[in-house]
Amino acid sequence: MLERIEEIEQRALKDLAQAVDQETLKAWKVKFLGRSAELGEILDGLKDLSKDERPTVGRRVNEAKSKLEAAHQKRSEELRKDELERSLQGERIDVTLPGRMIPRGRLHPATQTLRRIYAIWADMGFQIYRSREVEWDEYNFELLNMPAHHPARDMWDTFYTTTPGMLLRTHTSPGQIHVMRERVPEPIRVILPGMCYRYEQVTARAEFQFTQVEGLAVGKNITFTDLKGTLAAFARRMFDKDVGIRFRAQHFPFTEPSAEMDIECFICGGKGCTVCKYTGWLEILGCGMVHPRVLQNGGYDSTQFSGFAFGMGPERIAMLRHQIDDIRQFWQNDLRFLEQF
Ligand code: FA5
Repeated sequence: MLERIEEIEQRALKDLAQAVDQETLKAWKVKFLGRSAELGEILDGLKDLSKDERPTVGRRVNEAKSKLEAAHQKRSEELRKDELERSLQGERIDVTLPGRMIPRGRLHPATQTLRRIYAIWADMGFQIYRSREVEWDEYNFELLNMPAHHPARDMWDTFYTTTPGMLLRTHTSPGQIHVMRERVPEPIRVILPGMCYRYEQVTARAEFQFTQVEGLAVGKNITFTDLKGTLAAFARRMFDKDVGIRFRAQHFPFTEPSAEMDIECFICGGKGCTVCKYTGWLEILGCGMVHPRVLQNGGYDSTQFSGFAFGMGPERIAMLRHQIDDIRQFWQNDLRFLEQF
């Protein structure tokens, strides 16, 4: 019997040395130290042994069990250490490595220009007023002195909706009527930024969707000189304090007199280049004194009040500032273009 115990002990120790993880260790424990293990069976069979043999065999079995338990404990610790070491090696992090750069987002060039425009006008006391993009024909044309069939409507190729009289605004000027009707008889100093839509041929200088910033000042004794001085101050802050500017006569049905403002081409310094089409000047906006009929449509007494208005295109201004030669770049979302700003 003692030899059998010895043999079990040796076999168990040999098996234990081969256990490679906690799973096999668990199975080993069940096999050699569990309830129905061989040593357990021997203990159960003690009662069948002779009185002389019983204590010796009993002591020997208990000794073997203790030995195996201690060996199991030791092996288990060894394996746990090995596993920890392996996982530390596998998941090793070099904390001295430089981190991965998170690419920084940036504002769209049109937004950057718009924000600069807002800041300059805000500094001059103009509030931002938002007006709707889907308009009635009445506001986009009629109240701006362009009745139905008026030939001046041809200046704006229009996207009409299926609802009669409803269209996508072709310019931000209808906002003038909304502000006037809301503020009458208070003086007004506002800018109205937003998207405009025109059913136009898309070219390097014209999109069918673009932004405009309208400006409107209404009060007593506002003159064309105020308009010129204010726009000149804006241009010098937007571009360069020494930039040359000029006003050219133009026609808009909702302003009288009307003009367009050009700035000296800062790419060639006025000498002539492809950007200014060899004129030395670049157009940036349309403007004029608010037509008396438009003032009346807005609720103001045109014998008491006067005002000036202007409308500029921020994409065109951004093109000049950054020497971008094609307006279509703005809405193509090509990161190679956008990341330059
Ligand atoms: C107007 O839209 C007038 N409402 C401006 C105005 C307002 C005049 C108040 C008088 C008083 P115009 O069509 O010229 O005018 O457009 C004004 C500006 O919008 C242009 O100078 C240009 O910068 C921009 N713009 C016009 N059409 C396009 C287009 N298709 N793509 C990009 N920008 C455009």
